[in-house]
Amino acid sequence: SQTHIPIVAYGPLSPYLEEQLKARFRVHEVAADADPTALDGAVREARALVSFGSVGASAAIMDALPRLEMIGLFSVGYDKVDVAHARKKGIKVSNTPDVLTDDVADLAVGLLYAAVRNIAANDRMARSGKWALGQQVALSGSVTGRRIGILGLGRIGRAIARRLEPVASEIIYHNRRPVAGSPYRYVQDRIAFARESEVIIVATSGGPEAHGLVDAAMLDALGPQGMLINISRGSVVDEDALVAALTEGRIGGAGLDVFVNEPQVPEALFTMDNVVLQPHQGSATINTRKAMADLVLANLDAWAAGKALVTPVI
Ligand code: 8YV
Repeated sequence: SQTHIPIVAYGPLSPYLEEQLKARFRVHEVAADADPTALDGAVREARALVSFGSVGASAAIMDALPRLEMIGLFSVGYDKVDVAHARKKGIKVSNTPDVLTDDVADLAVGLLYAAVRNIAANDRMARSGKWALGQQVALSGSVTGRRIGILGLGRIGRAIARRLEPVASEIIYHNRRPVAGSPYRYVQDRIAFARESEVIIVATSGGPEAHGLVDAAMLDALGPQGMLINISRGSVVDEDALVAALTEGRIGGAGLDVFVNEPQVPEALFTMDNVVLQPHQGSATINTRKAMADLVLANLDAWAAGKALVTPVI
């Protein structure tokens, strides 16, 4: 039994994960917005920290926990973890890849259909009673036959591409480097990639390297009929440039699950019928959230037993 090991649940975490952590460790619950320099003595004994995507682990929380050895992350994205600082301090980090790939890819495809076919706007129209009063449906573009550009051909990008193979006229991708053995056409220049894409689906990982990658120039290259779908991180897109491009009709529409300053969504988007908004729900299915929690636990169990992590970041 490991129940003596003190850990921090940086939360709120899901009830299932909290309960399972409590069955294994001595859990100190710390609110994600708590001041790291004001933690009390017992909490500072923690040897592991469990956190989630939008909070991660800053250098400040690592420094506030002098005995910290392990960070178990309830997300595949680790852009909010100061990995360089963790590495310097010899702190291990795990994430939750693979188990969420299918659900996130499904949401990307759903957002594509919703944005192109006006599903959310037409739902509002039908509900409002305007349809019954004779309002005509606004004609939309088609999904089938589009050239689809995947930005970031990793696990999730590939799962999205596989789903869209039957309907796309072509699937192209932009990545830091070509993916060996990929059946899709690589476009090395990101502006040329955007010019050729009729839809861009953002599936790259977040973090400093991808920060603001989708900028005004890329959006203009995507063009007035083009659609932007983002299930990755808000920070990959210059959000001000996106709002401006949508406001001025320089791109056709967007389907967004992620935002720069979540849960804040730019208010200008609220009135746009060509934009579909989701509250960062890509991985939020019953099965996937359970699988993510179980993978966090498997990583913590491995660490506590002195074994190699199951899904290490470092
Ligand atoms: C969130 C995610 O972390 O896995 C990721 O990278 O963005 C999501 O799974 C989720 O909101 C859990 O908090």
